Amino acid sequence: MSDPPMPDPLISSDKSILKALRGEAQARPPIWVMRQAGRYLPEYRELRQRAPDFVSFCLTPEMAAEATLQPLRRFELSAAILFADILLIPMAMGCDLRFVKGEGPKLSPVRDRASVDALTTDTVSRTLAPVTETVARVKEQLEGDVALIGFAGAPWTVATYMIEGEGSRDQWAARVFAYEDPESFGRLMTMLSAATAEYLVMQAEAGAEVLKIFDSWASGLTEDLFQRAVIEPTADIVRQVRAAGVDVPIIGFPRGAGPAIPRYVRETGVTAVALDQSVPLNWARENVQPLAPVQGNLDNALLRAGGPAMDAAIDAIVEAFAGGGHVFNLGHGITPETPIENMARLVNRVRHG
Ligand code: 1CP
Repeated sequence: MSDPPMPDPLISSDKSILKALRGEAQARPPIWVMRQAGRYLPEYRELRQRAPDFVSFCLTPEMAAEATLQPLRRFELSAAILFADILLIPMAMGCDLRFVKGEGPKLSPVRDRASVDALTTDTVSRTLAPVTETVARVKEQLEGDVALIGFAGAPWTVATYMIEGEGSRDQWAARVFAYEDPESFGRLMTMLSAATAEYLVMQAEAGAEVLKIFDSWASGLTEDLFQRAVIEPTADIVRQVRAAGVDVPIIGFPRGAGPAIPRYVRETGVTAVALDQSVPLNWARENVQPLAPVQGNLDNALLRAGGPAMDAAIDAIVEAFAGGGHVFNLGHGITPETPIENMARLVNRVRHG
C-alpha cells in the first residue's frame, strides 16, 4: 500500500489548517488547542516566573515567542497561537491593566461617557508594536505544516472586562451599561472595532496566517444586544481588515451563542466559526458547516478527565465533521491542572486515529 502524497511544506497555502479553513475535507483534521501555551506546561511556568509581570511577559518578544513555541516542541500540532492577551487592546487604548495573582485581570473601569471619551485608538500600533515582533520571530522558527494564528478579543468580550473593571460571572455591568447608555456603548464598540482591526492587520502583515476573534462572553444576550454587541462590531472588524487588503482566514468564536451561530456566520463575514462544547454535533453539521468551516469542540473537562470517555468524544467529533472543513480544538481553553499525557493522547488520536 502506498502512502498518500505529502503536502509540500514550502507552499504555505498547502498547510492543512489552511485547507480546512478553505472548506476542504481531509482524511484527519488539523488540530490546535485553545490556551495550548499555558500553565499546564512546566516549561511555561518556569518562563512565566522570569517575567516581572504578565503584561511585560506578553510585550517582550523573546519571551512571548518562546511561550508560543513551547507546545509545538511537545505535540504534533497544526498551528501555533501567538502568545499575548485580549486585554492588551484596552491597555493600548489608555486603560490601566494589571494581572493580580489568584484574582485575574484588573482594569480602570469604563462606566460613563467621559471614560469612553478618555480612550484613544491613536496609541494602539505604537504600544503593541512588540507583538508584531513576536509574530515575526515565531514565523521565522515555524517549520513544515505548522501555521501561525494571530488573535484579538472581540469588542463585546473586551468591553465586559473594561466596564466591570475585572472579570465577571454574568457580564452584568456591561449589559446594564449597554441598555442604560446605548450611545456611549455604541461609541465604545466603534472604538474597540477600529483598534482591534488595526491590531489584527498588524499581526497579518507581520506574518500571521490565520486570525481569530475571541468572543468568550457571547452567551446570555438578548437578540437586540447580540446584534449590537456581537454581530455588528465583529462585522465591522472583518470589513476593516479586508479593506486593508488582508485576505487570511478569520475564525470567529461566539462562545455560547447556540442557535444564533448561523446568523453570526452569515452576518459577520468570518471565514470559519469556532464551536464551544455545548453545540450539538449533528445540528452543527447540518446548520453551520454548510455555511462555513467549523472548529471545535471537545469539552475541556473531557481533556482533563482523559481515558475512554475522551477517546470516544474525540472520535465522534472527527466523524461528525469529516465531510467538510474542520479544525479540531476544544470548546474552551485547556485548564492548568490538565495532565500533559492527556494532551499528548488527544493530539495523537486526532492526527492518527
Ligand atoms: O498566570 C498566567 O500565566 C496568566 C494566564 C494567562 C494566559 C496563559 C492569561 C491571563 N492570558 C494568557 C494567554 C492568552 N490569553 C492567550 C495565549 C495563547 C494561547 O491560547 O495559548 C490567549 C489566546 C488568551 C485569550 C484570552 N484572555 C481570552 C479569550 C479566550 C478564553 O479563554 O476565553 C480571555 C477571556 C482572556 C482574559 C484573561 N487573560 C488572563 C486571565 C486570567 C483572563 C481572565 C479569564 C476570565 O475572566 O475567566
